[in-house]
Amino acid sequence: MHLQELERLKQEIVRFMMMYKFAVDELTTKIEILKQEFHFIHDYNPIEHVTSRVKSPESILQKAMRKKVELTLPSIKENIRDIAGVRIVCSFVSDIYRISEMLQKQAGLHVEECRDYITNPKPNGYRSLHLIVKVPVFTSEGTENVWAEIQIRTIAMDFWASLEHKLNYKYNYEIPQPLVDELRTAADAVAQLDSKMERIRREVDNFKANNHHTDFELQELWLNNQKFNLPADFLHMLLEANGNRK
Ligand code: 0O2
Repeated sequence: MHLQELERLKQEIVRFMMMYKFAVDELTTKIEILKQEFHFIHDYNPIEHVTSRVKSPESILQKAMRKKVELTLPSIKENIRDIAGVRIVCSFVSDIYRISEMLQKQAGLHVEECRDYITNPKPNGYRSLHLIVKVPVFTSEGTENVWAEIQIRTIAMDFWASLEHKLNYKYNYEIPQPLVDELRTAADAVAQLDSKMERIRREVDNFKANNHHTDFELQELWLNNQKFNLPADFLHMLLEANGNRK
């Protein structure tokens, strides 16, 4: 192969990988905005943390071979849909569905498929909600729609999945049966913990709904982790102006 041709191929691969990096950047920005918007409006943060990654070329190749995908860039682009990946970790299961709904309503994000491994866990016990999305990436050469995967899970699901992932790596995807069984039991315990936490959360919400905010709380406003105080006079002025308009 000519040196020039190799150089051209390398450029093509760099561009290929770059598009996924941009897709991840677009997604994380969208998610950060959702998170802050939710926090302002509901005074509650449903997202614990967000991580992201672009699959390594080695891992892309392994997956393409495993899925018997033709080894060309267009074919890999179309068939390996989790090269760009974002993971959203929440505290509660209901938050997962809430975030999923919010993402599905987002303009400029096309949700192609929703894989609900919470309602239907994988046989090994894996639970998470996966959204397979198309993200428009804007470059000087035009817009390209890039496949990406958003995984949404609770802290407990994430704990289980990262341990299982480590064990798979350690045992080269052949985890001994006794450990497989223990992981399965642990996955059931995780599911139970998640539903217990959800119940407690509902009770706290009910308590809050029945106990009105104090004037003091109503005067607080949080923006980007910074607290502002709304002067009582200002609030009253706005209330009056609102009343006059009706
Ligand atoms: P990595 O290292 O995280 O990138 P399909 O499209 O149906 O042929 P695919 O692509 O495996 O199959 O889709 P799926 O089931 O949605 O899984 C995509 C990703 O979800 C995986 O990517 C994992 O990150 C995660 N995942 C799925 N199943 C499991 C599981 O049993 N255990 C753990 N720990 N994670 C899981 P990769 O490329 O497999 O791995």
